[in-house]
Amino acid sequence: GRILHEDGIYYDDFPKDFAWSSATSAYQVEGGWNEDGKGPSIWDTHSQIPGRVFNSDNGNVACDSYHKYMEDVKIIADLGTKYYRFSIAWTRLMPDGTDRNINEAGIAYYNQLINALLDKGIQPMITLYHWDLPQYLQNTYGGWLNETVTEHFKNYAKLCFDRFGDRVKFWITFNEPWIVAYLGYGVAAFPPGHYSPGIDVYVAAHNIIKAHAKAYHVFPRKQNGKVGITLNVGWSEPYDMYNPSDLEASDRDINFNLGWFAHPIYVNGDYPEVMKANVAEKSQLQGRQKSRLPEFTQQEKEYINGTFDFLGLNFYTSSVITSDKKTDREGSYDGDKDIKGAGTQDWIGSGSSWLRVTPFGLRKILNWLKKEYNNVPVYVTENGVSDRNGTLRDYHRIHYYRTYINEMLKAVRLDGCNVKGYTAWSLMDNFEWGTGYSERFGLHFVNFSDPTRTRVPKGSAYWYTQAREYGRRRK
Ligand code: GBH
Repeated sequence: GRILHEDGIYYDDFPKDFAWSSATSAYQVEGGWNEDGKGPSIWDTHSQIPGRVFNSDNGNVACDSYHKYMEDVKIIADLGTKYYRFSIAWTRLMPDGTDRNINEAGIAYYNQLINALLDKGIQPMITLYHWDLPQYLQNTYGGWLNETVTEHFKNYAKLCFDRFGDRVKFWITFNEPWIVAYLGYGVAAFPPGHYSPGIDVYVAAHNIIKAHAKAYHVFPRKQNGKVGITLNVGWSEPYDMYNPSDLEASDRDINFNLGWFAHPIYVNGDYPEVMKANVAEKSQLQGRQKSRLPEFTQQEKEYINGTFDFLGLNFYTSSVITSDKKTDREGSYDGDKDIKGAGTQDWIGSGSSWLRVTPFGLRKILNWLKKEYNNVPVYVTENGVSDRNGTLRDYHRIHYYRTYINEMLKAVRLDGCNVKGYTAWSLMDNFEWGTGYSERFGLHFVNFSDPTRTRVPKGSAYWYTQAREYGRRRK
């Protein structure tokens, strides 16, 4: 009855201080890719190469938020949410990723954005790393394969805390390290495109976890802010819920995807047991002396364990999976999981091949996190859906948001999950990585062939505001 209603979200049935937000990331919206002293990142380089991105699109201009940030602040204020999540381009502050050269023009840009948000009563949620590694660190060290880069990341994080931390109280170290490691070093579809599906995919993740911990430890506690990491995961639905091996496969899949990063940080400084066991066993069968999964020293475990104030969750979709013993000769992250896909039911699709509408999965994954990580405070830092036509009458997006948010509400009110906030991806249509401008996730429409890049609210933007207003008025 009261909590679950088809027509709106009962905003005031969420906790009073529930943090409603919307999000973007630097490379996806800023443009200004070489302005005012900014250095190149691996995404700048990647997307200049014709054919790497769909339609050879790139983020050189994107939504032009580097110049139009005041318009962004206005549409965020119109949404009425009290938070906004964006990321800092490391190369704007440190053009080559090191502290040899601090670019004050880049710092000034983020100061203006932060101050304009605060003027309107909007709290910034800042991501330090949303995939745009300084190209110099890639060239010089081989990117995340080299532990030296974790020191540079620490220095970058410290610079951000020192310069912005007086006003910014919510920090995300990494956005979706799974994507960085798996798509950058496993599949190699994303930069740096280093193909090593069974070895370096694990090395990259290993160093990112260390880099996260360093940033956490360098945070000045007297600033009274929160620091966490944002992990992406789908819900892995067991093909046959009465088959114990499918239930185990579901659990194993989530551990390989999210637990890979979460278990060290939120449980005990080390990888999930099932991951250690699987990779070790397969490595041995493949005739190796050592597991392909790197090990943390005892000291490192203690250093990594507990480096969080919250868990950020990016959740979009689900898949159906079953158990499948893999026996590949070389060894790969995919093979190490011992699972395979088992269809997609008749779940409704979207503008993205990988994204199907599965609201129930959000409630299930929130319960999984509650159980595994001692009911850690969770912020949903991304959730949303794409289309390809960018229609303003986006009833499908309203349906998506309504159903997912209501499942989240069930997790909060009926299941006792400790969810503190929710973030819509995205504030506006933007550069959708490998698929360029062809997939649109925005609450606002952006015309990418119009030099003014005017932002136009879609139906979902009005809905996101009004559904919450409706709840407030209900009393
Ligand atoms: C998030 O990633 C990102 O944080 C955000 O920047 C992005 O815009 C948003 O979601 C929407 O995608 O083409 O088959 O190789 C979510 C994870 C990463 C899933 C890219 C799809 C490409 C799959 N997404 N991935 S594929």
